[in-house]
Amino acid sequence: MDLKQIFDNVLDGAAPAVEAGVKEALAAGIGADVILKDALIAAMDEVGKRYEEGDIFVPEMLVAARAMQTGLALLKPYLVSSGAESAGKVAIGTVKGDLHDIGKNLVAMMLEGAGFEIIDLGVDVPPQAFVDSVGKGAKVIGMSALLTTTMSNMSVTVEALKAAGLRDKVKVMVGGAPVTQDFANQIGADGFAADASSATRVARELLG
Ligand code: B1M
Repeated sequence: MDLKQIFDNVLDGAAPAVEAGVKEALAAGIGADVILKDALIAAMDEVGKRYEEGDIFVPEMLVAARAMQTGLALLKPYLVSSGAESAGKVAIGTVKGDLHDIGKNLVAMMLEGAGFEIIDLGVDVPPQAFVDSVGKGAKVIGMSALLTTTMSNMSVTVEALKAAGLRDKVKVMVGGAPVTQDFANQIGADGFAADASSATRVARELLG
């Protein structure tokens, strides 16, 4: 199976074809990490570019995202190894006002693969839900944002943790396309990760 074909099928939002292509690529011995990076993530980058250039619109972006998620679900068992002792609980979610969840799901998947227990809070997560996760045993709060307009809700959550007297009970990790190390420092987060594999490393470092 040609990775370019999977890439094209994600762009076209052809979920059944993506499913078939990913299965075929795995059967041909292509690594799940290669399929993820060179076909699925690469296609989403292209979708973003075309959207920005006005060549496609939200509905096309949405069907492409669904096709990507179909492929991602098939890769999950290969990306997530099991049996490891829990490395700690991470509550992860996309911040309030933001519905992008592909990156967040990928980060959750990689953390799970590295032995972390995941509390997936979903998307459009209000600051209070992150705060409440500390009572459920979360040692790390992971926040994702894809919009420049929603990044500020990361800071609102950090402030809500302080107001609840819980800031020193939990580590805060942030990420997402518009988020930077500088921004993380600015809002008082403990860690920033640019991608899913560095998120695993950062979470490990945060928990010592
Ligand atoms: Co939207 N969207 N979108 N979108 N979308 C972007 C983000 C955009 C950059 C597109 C563009 O203009 N080029 C743009 C944002 C511009 C900005 O803010 N500066 C944009 C816009 C404008 C919008 C809407 C406002 C469009 C509209 O309605 N007019 C709207 C907003 C809706 C809302 O959230 N309230 C919207 C909607 C959508 C869809 C629903 C159609 C769909 C999302 C579907 C879904 O997620 N289920 C969608 C998509 C698919 C995209 C793009 C094309 C792809 C995002 C993606 O999944 N990337 C995106 C363009 C782009 O990013 N190239 C775009 C693949 C994913 C693996 O990468 O999420 O970056 P990413 O995650 C990475 C890292 O960032 C990091 O690790 C991940 C894996 O390596 N990471 C973390 C992420 N979270 C982390 C957390 C961590 C650590 C690392 O620690 C906790």
